[in-house]
Amino acid sequence: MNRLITFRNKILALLALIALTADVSSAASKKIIVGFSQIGAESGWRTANTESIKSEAARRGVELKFADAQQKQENQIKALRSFVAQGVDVIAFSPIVETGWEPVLREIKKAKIPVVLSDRSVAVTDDSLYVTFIGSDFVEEGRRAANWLAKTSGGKAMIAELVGTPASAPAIDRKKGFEEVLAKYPGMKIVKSQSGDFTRAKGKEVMESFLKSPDAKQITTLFAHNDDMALGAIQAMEEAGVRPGKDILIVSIDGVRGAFEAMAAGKLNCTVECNPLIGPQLFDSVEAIVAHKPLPKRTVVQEGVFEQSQAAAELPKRKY
Ligand code: GYE
Repeated sequence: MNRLITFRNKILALLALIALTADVSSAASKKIIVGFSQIGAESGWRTANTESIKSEAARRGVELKFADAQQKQENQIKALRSFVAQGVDVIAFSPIVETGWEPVLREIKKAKIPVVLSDRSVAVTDDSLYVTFIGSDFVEEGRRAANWLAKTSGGKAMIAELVGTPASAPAIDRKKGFEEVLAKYPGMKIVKSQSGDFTRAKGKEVMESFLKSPDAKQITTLFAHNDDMALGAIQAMEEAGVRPGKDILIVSIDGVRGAFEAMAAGKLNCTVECNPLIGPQLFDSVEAIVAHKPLPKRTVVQEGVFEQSQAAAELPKRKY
């Protein structure tokens, strides 16, 4: 009887072991499923960012559920909820604006799905609502644009500003960094400021209205929160008989190919780099989360500043 029980226990232990190893190996080979909510396709930067995320997921064999929110926070919230319903392993998203995320992030936390913030951050009081944020230092980008301008203009500039999407982290932070430096130069002033929503079409439209205003002549400089708006504004200037890059100095942010082409053509003076190719860092984080490895709360993307004189040499090296 006793021997029979020991034998039975041995069999049970063996079965348990088989079940456990089967489970472990299936977990190791199981495809990671990531839900990603993208803002839209408003700029060259965004297109490059989407491409980087999609191609990196494919390269690593990650199953990517990709949703395009077409510039609407409500669409992003819907997408996040649908990722919860589908039970994805990790949720990542690029929040269009900073605020209004707490309720949906709490729902995701309740469902025990880890969240990675990509490119833009959120304003929440409880930072346990996301695991990590991978993105650029937008305040520093604003400072870099202003420092370049201070150096180039000798501290004298009447500035028209094309602001990014209202209430978005890059619009808020780039303005903040830019104005922080401006405060040190009494000869540099923002005389016009309006949102061009990070798009070329809106950038052109707003620049047209700036140029039509009675005091348009005082504008010596354009600061655009992204290259696409600057490229739209360049068109507006040319149509109005103003020479972009000469009559009006232009500094913008992103460093997309179109900006380098405009610099090489003498129409844009400076672009401050903001690197959209964050796919590899994003999926490094996703894999670390799935493997229960610790992650820093914040990963800053490295980037530089490029002037007109560097454009021709840099152009062939640009990846976006
Ligand atoms: O600068 C702009 C895009 O969030 C950093 O969004 C990104 C910004 C980028 O539309 O071109």
